[in-house]
Parts: sequence; C-alpha cells; structure tokens
Amino acid sequence: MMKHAWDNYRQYGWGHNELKPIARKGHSTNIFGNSQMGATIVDALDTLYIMGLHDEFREGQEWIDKNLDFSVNSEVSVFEVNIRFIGGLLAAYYLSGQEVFKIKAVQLAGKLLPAFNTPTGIPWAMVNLKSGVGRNWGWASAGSSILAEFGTLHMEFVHLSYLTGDPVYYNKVMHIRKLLQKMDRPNGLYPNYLNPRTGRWGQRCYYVTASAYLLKAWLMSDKMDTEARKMYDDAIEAIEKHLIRKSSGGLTFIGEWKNGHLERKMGHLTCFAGGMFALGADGSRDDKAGHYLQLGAEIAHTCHESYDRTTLKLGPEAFKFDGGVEAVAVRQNEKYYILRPEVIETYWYMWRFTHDPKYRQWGWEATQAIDKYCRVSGGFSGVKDVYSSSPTYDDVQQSFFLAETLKYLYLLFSNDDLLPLDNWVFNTEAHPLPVLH
Ligand code: DMJ
Repeated sequence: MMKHAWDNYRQYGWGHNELKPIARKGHSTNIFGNSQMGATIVDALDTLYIMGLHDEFREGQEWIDKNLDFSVNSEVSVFEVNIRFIGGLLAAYYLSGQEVFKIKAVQLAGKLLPAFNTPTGIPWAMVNLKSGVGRNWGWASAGSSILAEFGTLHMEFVHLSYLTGDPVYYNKVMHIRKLLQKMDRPNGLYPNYLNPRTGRWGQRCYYVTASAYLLKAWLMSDKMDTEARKMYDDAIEAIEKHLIRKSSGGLTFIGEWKNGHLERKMGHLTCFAGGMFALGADGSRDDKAGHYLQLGAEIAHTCHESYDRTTLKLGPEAFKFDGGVEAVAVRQNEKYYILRPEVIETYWYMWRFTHDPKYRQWGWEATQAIDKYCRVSGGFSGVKDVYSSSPTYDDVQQSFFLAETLKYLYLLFSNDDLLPLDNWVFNTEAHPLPVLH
C-alpha cells in the first residue's frame, strides 16, 4: 500500500504537496500556502525508511536537498508545517543520520520564529515564510490561536535547541507553558482558544484534540520534566470528570463542551486519546495505571464500533451518542473518511501495552477496508460517505496517510523492538523523536 501511494505520488504529484489520485495531478490546501513544498515527500520519509524502502527514501532525500526551499512568499499554518515538515525532517535525520534533514529543519524553524512576535508570545496560527507577518484564522474565536496547535510545538522545538545548542526554540515553548500555568482553568480544563494579543481565553470550548504533547514532553525528557507530567495528570483528571461519559449502550466516549453544555459527539480525531491514556498509564498519579489502560481499551472499543457500524467498515469523521444513536454519524457532512490515522494509532498503542490480539485483528479489518474502498488506480483517496455502498471519492491522498496511517499499521504488525517506546516518542504527525537521556 505504501508503494502504491508513493509510486503514484512520484508519478503524478512529485514536488506538489499532495496527490489527487483520480485526476492524477498535484493537490494542495491553504495549510501549506500557495507553494509546492513536497509535503508528501517530507511526511513520508521516515515511513519509507522504517519499511526498508531505501531507493524511495533516497529519491525523497535528493528532492529535499535540491528543491526544498523555504524562502517563498507563502502563508502557511505554523502547526501543520511544524508537525509535518519539522517533525518529518527531524525524524528522518535521527533515523538516517543524514545532515541535510537537520539543516533543512533548522532553516524552516527560523522561518517560523516570527510567528512568536505577538504581545504575549503565543504564536500566530499562520505566518508568511518570506515576510514573517503572522495572523490568525478568521474562523477561530475572537482572533484566537488554538491550544493544541501551539502547545504541540513543544516537542520539535525542544529537539531543535538540543541539536543546535541554541536555546531560542526551547525558550519560546517554555514561555508558552509558563503562561498557560498562570491562567485560570474553568473546571480544571484548558479552553481551546487563546487570544495572542490579549492573553485571554476566547470562546469557552473544550475538546480533546489530537495532541498529547504534555505527556510526550515528560516522556521525551526521560521523565525528568515532571512539571509537564503534573499538567498532564491535572488535565486528564478534569477531562475524565467533565468530558468522558458512558452511553446508554455502555460505550465510553469523549464529548465536546460548547456553549455551556456537553455535546454527546466524538470526533475521529479524538480517537487518538485511547492510545494516549495507555501511553500515560505507567507513571500515573495514585498508581492508577490499570485504570488508564482500561480507559484506553474502552476508547479503542468505542472507536472500533464507530468503524464496525458503517457499511464500509471505515470510521466517520464524527459520531453521536444521542437519542438512540450509538457511535454513528448523523449529519451528512460528518460521514466522510479522509484516510485519518487516529483509530489505528490507538490500536497500535493498545497492542504494544497489552498484546491483546484483537488490536491486530481490528487493524487488519481497517487495512482491508482501506485497500478495498480507498484504493484507486492512481493512489488512495478519501471517501465521502462510509454508510454508502457506492461511495464517492474526495480525490485527495492526504500526506498523513503515508506519514501516519500506513506507519502505525506497519508498526502494529511488527515486533516491539522496532522503535521501542522506551526510546522513541511519536510527535502529533507520527514522526518518531528520540528520548533525550
Ligand atoms: C494529522 O495531520 C495529524 O495527526 C494531526 O494531529 C491531526 N490531523 C491529521 C490526521 O488526522
């Protein structure tokens, strides 16, 4: 599947950010600005390496060496460029030892630094790589930056300081942490939106989005960063109390708190949290390891149900637990599957920590469904309705399909000594970064 995805991108989308597998041409979205930065190449590198696809890895390296240029007049998402490009380049560097990846990662980080030039030091969501001018998305509450987006910068920025000896990156992200620590937290929860001009929370929305960076900061520091672990422990206690519920059919789910009430809806993105609870079980407060492993298993089960209750056996973007509905999407615009990794990510973590064969079985079901319904002759495509027996394609092969979905599947069927979790921490885009002993 990796060969099929890569070869078609190589043939029809090379140098573009992503591939349109049906139109057989390049694809891009506004997160990468208007330039061709080969997002799929950078995102896929470490997966190619891990899978032993060395010729393909070398092709990617050559393209990066000759063509990857960040001096472009292009406004990009700081978060996306960080997790996919800086994370991808750093992982490729650590795995292969090739200096070019480190050099490019540091060059790119320099282009993102102007995003931190705000009155509070909370970065803008977007930055122009040439001018350094930053701004926020129009849709984010009151011109806010987004918690998971700026929070997860921590992982890569700590590594950048470690590799360069320059504390500037570390200082930027530690400043964010200090600021967050000082803020009020309604019910112990961090709201999703923070205004970088005023330093005040925006709309009081609480989601568990795809970032476990506090836990990972602790792990990455060889468990020395106990401040991060404490913040993680406090946060998950509040999450469990206010956002996690059991449906009438007995399924544990994580809801979304908006406008003063809990919406009984869980996003595919939130399914990563099963793996997070398992990863954080060891070292948990009051020795509740068993409890968190169980919680991880329950989330994995719920997310598997969201796949199993569809026609295609692929999970919808969001599913409800309301009015007799259990783990099923209700609105048409929540029925799509865009090759996302989070459910498989959770299967893999659960497999590593329990070796219960059901996780491999569930991963295999998902593999077969993706191969049956998302494979087209020009690559892999998302589908618009997982409840339809004749689904239409969205015609996008997302770069995270190669970076994450296929990597987690490969790891699920590999031995534990391939990237052992004692030595590696996976960033928000599944790029492995070594523990800093
Ligand atoms: C990826 O870019 C990352 O996993 C991110 O954390 C969330 N969105 C996509 C995958 O769904």
